[in-house]
Parts: sequence; structure tokens; C-alpha cells
Amino acid sequence: MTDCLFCKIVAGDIKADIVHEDEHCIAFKDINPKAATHLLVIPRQHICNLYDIKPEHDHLLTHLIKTIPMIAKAQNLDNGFRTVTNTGEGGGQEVFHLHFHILGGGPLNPL
Ligand code: DGP
Repeated sequence: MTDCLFCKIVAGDIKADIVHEDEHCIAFKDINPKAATHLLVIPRQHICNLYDIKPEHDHLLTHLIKTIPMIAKAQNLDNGFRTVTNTGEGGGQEVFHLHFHILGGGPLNPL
């Protein structure tokens, strides 16, 4: 999708501090961190949010969920981390390309 910010990061048209890349997803540092470590994990493929998930995304979603803890471990979040995905305006989503926030590396407010 040409006007999607995160698609532009995937394409390399907008720079990001990338900490993980593979065939299906990339992870990079959030530009406006809400925790000592704040990463975003996104599929290379444009998917709007969880409401946009279809059966053909099963393999991709499994990959993302399995990759998130690997990325967290690589960032030394051995003590644990929080994963958040905002869905739609009502969920506080600002960038409409599916992404999972990884937050950790220090105290987090209870949800
Ligand atoms: P959300 O509210 O869940 O849609 O989160 C979007 C996040 O994306 C927000 O925490 C800030 C981050 N973000 C927005 N623009 C950029 C950017 O250009 N680069 C990076 N690295 N992060 C961005």
C-alpha cells in the first residue's frame, strides 16, 4: 500500500532502527518510546489490523507470535515484556498496518 508509513519502512523508503528482519516480518524501535525498550513488530505484508486477519494469514500470525519472544530475548528482555496491538481508532491505533508493540526493560504501569 503506497501511502502506508510502515509499508514505506518495509520498502526502505523511510529509515527505521531495525533490530530484526526475516522473510515475513521486521522489528524496529518505536520513534516515540513508552518504555526503556519499545519495539514494533510488523508483517512485511500490508494487513490493516486484527479485524483484517483472514484464514490465509494463519501461518504468518503463528510466525509473528513465535518471533516476538525471540526478538525480546535478543534485546535482553529476559525478565519479561509486554505485547500490545491496538485495533482501530477505538483501540488507539494510529498507524493502520498491523503491528505488535514490545515494551519492557523497566517498570511498566499495570494495565
Ligand atoms: P499505534 O498507536 O498502536 O498505531 O502505534 C503506532 C506507533 O508507531 C507509535 O507508538 C509511534 C510509532 N511510529 C509512528 N511513526 C513512526 C515512524 O516513522 N518510525 C517509527 N520507528 N515509529 C513510528
